[in-house]
Amino acid sequence: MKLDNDLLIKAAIGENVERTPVWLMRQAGRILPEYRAIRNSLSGFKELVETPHLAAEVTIQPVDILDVDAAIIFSDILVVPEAMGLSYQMIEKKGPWFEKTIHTNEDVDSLVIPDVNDQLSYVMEAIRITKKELNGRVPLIGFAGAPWTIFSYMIEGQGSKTFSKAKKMLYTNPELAHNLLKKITLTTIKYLKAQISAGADVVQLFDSWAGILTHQQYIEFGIKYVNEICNAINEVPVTVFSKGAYFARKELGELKCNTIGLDWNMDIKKSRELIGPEKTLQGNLDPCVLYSDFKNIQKQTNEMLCKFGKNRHIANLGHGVYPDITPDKVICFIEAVKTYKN
Ligand code: 1CP
Repeated sequence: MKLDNDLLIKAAIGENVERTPVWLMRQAGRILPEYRAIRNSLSGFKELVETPHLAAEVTIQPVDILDVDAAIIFSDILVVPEAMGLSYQMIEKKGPWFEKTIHTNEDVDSLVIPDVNDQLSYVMEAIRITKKELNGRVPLIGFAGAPWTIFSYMIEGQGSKTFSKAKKMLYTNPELAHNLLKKITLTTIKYLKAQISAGADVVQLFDSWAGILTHQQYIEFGIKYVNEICNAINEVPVTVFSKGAYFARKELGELKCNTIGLDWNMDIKKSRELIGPEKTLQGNLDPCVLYSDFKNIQKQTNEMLCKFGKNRHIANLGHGVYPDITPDKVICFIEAVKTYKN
């Protein structure tokens, strides 16, 4: 279906745009009272993720309310480990928790490479409903966690400040680590392809814990598998967001993907030099700027847009929007991007 607003796609593939497109990571599930109303009427987060017409509804809310240039399908990166055999619970105010985690080679062997259209049919159905209801207004972004980030949850069983159990595995049993990363990679390729078949117009890999690794480790255990995924996905533009991996920007620039996400610590000019002219850059306003007043949000956004230049940029924050940011501040950021004059 033809898109009415294809700014994000044009920017991703390097075409000239009349203005910079804008969306926010985590725009769907954190800040809108309209989201909380639906979420609070249910038993929990998982019910929302697994109920396609409601997942579609909260996916579209930011398009209606915030007027962003893209929707991102409401789901979570943790549906992948679950489909492979490790089910999770989302514990209120604490976050994800996996009862079983990976310790031994036998544990890795017991994981399956799932039939994603069966095990994750609710995601595909949510994408189909969203595409129908969006009716071409804006592109729909599909996503998955990058293998290293999914690996971290499979070993740790929950969030962590240091991810030291996951890192310990890289030092003590690299063979197990590679076997597990391979399985996650194969599943992720199938999963992203299924999302694209269901209607995703762009896909993004979230490598949220990339910055925990050393440069050498990120090349060996992170980028290696991100690269395999990029090589396998040729159908739609691909974005890679490796949070904290400032040290690997040169290698990220060599991936066969369209867009590289920058966090707020990555200097824009230096990133362009390291990544090269062939990639679109996405980001990278400090999410905490949205705590400041409207005037400062406009000022900081303008400064950011000036540094990126008009083409090959998708405006976003440097990580997900924080839950206690008020929607009026988010709208101020979006409006600042839309009214900016190069
Ligand atoms: O927020 C949205 O726009 C909706 C879609 C979305 C996305 C893109 C959710 C819903 N999760 C994600 C990605 C995701 N999930 C990432 C990568 C992006 C990032 O770095 O922010 C990660 C690391 C997760 C894992 C996860 N899921 C955590 C973090 C745990 C930790 O280690 O600190 C948490 C708390 C969740 C729960 C979750 N996922 C999404 C929502 C709305 C929630 C909150 C659950 C609730 O409503 O109770």
